[in-house]
Amino acid sequence: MKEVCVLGLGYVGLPTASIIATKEIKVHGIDINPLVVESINNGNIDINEPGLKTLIQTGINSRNLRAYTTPKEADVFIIAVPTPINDEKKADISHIENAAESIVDKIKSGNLIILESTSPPGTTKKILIPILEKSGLKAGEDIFVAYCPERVLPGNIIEELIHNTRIIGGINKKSAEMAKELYEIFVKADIHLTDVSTAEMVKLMENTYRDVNIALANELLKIAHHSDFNVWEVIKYANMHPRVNIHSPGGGVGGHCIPVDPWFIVEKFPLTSRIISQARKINDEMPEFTYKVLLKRLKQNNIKKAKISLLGVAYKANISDTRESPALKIIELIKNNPDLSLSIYDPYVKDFKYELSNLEYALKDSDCILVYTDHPEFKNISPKQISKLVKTKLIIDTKNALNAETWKENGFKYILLGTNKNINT
Ligand code: SAJ
Repeated sequence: MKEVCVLGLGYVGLPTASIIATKEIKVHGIDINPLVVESINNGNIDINEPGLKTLIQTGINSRNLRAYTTPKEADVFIIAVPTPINDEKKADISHIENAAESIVDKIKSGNLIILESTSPPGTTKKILIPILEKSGLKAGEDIFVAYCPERVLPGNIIEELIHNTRIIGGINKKSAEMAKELYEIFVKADIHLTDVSTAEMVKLMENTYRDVNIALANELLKIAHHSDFNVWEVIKYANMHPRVNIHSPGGGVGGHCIPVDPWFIVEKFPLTSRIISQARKINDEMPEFTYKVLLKRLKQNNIKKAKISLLGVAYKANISDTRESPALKIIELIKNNPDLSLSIYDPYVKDFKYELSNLEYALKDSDCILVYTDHPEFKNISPKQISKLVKTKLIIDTKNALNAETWKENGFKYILLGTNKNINT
């Protein structure tokens, strides 16, 4: 294999391009954003991912990796562009269509085209192939096509790119085997071959499984507010059963995958996908549920005008990514309430839609601290020191992120979401 062209230099395409470039293969990285292209060629990136910058710089310095705004001819094309959802919860596959169109006049007989983007069922056969065949080349005979979903976890991408099992769906045996030859170059795990429709559904079901399981935990959390059990302890002890793995509840589900991908199944099979669509709704309702808990607690403490200190806006712990973060929804609700003011602190996030404060300013004169992301750094906050800053010693923890006892010892009313017994404390 001589040359690979990767279309889309985001969270998946860029690490993939960089890692292939370390294997003595010429990689052309393509992105429609000239600023992204320029910064990659200068060895800089906006994506905050362990090990990625070094990998890119190695690729650029070795001249095996170079970014461009338009595709170049190659032996293998990998499409790794985003597939977001629109306001009607329908997949927007325009980036896949545009990427495919952009290589129609670049592909040659014998080329392999791989789709990695998470896609609605049928995308490879019904959308990708008809566009590629505009070249006059027949899929399965002249050109080869495979669907190989990315499955890497933001925050641990490089490690998972190498060590996660890969599933490859080929439109025929030869396509799947050609794709295997490429992935074998950098994947140190099993590679399984199947058909494209199965591979598309594998990817969607992985994230859907997680979403449904989180929804189950969130439903249990809501039930806890009508009873006197502690949801966190119920889950901890239930998970000691060898065949139980309930996920963690919280203020909602974020990121660009889990809250998006299940809708791709619902869109195609609306009448049959009942659990899947219900789970999506349950998880989407969590910021509003949390907001109601917040209002209730303020009322119980006779606080009419309140300054809320929101800790954590990244969609999950240890990362700076705020895409689809559930915190965005609760921020809107708080901002639309004239009796509430808001300050926001997140040790990881630098660029955000709303103004960010440092920790001290965020907590100054606070009436309620609202912990929304379980960043480990929040455990280092000293309730003793905070006592001098805040106006009211009230804290709501949506993620079981802090040590309750230390806060209580320092006179705080510590409310852990999903533990109703705190109502009277
Ligand atoms: N979350 C919970 N409770 C849990 C686990 C997660 O509320 O028990 C929330 C998180 O706080 C976050 C959201 O879910 O808001 C998503 O986080 P995540 O860690 O579950 O997943 P992502 O979106 O960072 O990455 C997922 C991964 N999929 C699976 O683990 C099945 C990753 O492997 C995929 O490659 C990625 O989606 C993707 O690109 O599709």
